[in-house]
Amino acid sequence: MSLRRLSPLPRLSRSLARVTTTQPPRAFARLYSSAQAVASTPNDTPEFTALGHNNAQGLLVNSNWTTLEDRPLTHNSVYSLLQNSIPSIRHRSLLSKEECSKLVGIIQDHGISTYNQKVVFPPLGSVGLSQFDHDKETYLSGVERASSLQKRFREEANVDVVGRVAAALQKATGLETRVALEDGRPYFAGMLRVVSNYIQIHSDYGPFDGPDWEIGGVVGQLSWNVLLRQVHGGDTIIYDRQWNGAADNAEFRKKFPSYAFQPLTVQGRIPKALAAIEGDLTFFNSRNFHEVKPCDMRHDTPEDTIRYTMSSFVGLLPASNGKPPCLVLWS
Ligand SMILES: O=C(O)CCC(=O)C(=O)O
Ligand SMILES: [Fe+2]
Repeated sequence: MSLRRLSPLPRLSRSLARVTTTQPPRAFARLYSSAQAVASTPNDTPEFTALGHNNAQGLLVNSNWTTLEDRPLTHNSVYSLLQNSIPSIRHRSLLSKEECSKLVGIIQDHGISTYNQKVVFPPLGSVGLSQFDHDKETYLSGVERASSLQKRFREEANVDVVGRVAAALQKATGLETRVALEDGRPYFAGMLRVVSNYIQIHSDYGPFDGPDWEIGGVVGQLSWNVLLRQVHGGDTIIYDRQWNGAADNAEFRKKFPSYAFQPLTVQGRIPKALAAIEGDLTFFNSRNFHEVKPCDMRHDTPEDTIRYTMSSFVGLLPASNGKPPCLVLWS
């Protein structure tokens, strides 16, 4: 077996010399210019060359990440994740065991829908509304109805998952954290996903998924997830490879299901295995390609193979028109 060596990389900022960027707000200079650089050079892969030369040790694999470990939720870890210099954040026990079991009881008594099966197949169960497969008016006018499950969580279990995540983010970063707004109308945030198969390799990034929406202006994007009932398996795998928009769509996107990308997209890139642990709040950079593995099937506990998570995206909106930068949430 060949040895794979991790080696330190020329920092992202070094390769930025090759691209022109507009002047960013000062505090966000690096993040902003990183986003611009990647977005403005779709045919180039500015971050690094995945595989170096074959040598006596085998293939050399580089990475943007300085660690493969989860980091706790802090100001620095959120910025590092937005800049893609770490793979993940884990905030343990956002929800207690008792809270998780109350929420699962409510879910099992609630109607479950699915994502648009023309885009996401096999069916991926959900309660909520996703920005990426709706037009603006359908999405914005459906927000209240889509919030029915969260309303029950608050009223019947006294648990406001999205509120707790927003408060934890605001406390850690000192940035205002709010639901994204489209001309003053709120987005939906806080999707319940019910995974009974798997989720294929894909990426989520507002500037590509909604260039004409408020979220099209984010300069970095994370996903957060809270697992509501322990499963065996069902890990999230995150690859150190960011979506480059149209060029990647043309080369690697599947015709069906159209949300998914071929494994070749991430060949040679370092993967991070993010374990699913009940009650934990985890974050990763959602512009990185990622997938969810199937749960292990067991003779004794067949019902364990259904994986329930609450989730939304978090984007960093830079300062504009005299307003400070802020974090926005949406699904
Ligand atoms: O369920 C997960 O762990 C990740 C799901 C996902 O694709 C996301 O949160 O963007
Ligand atoms: Fe995703």
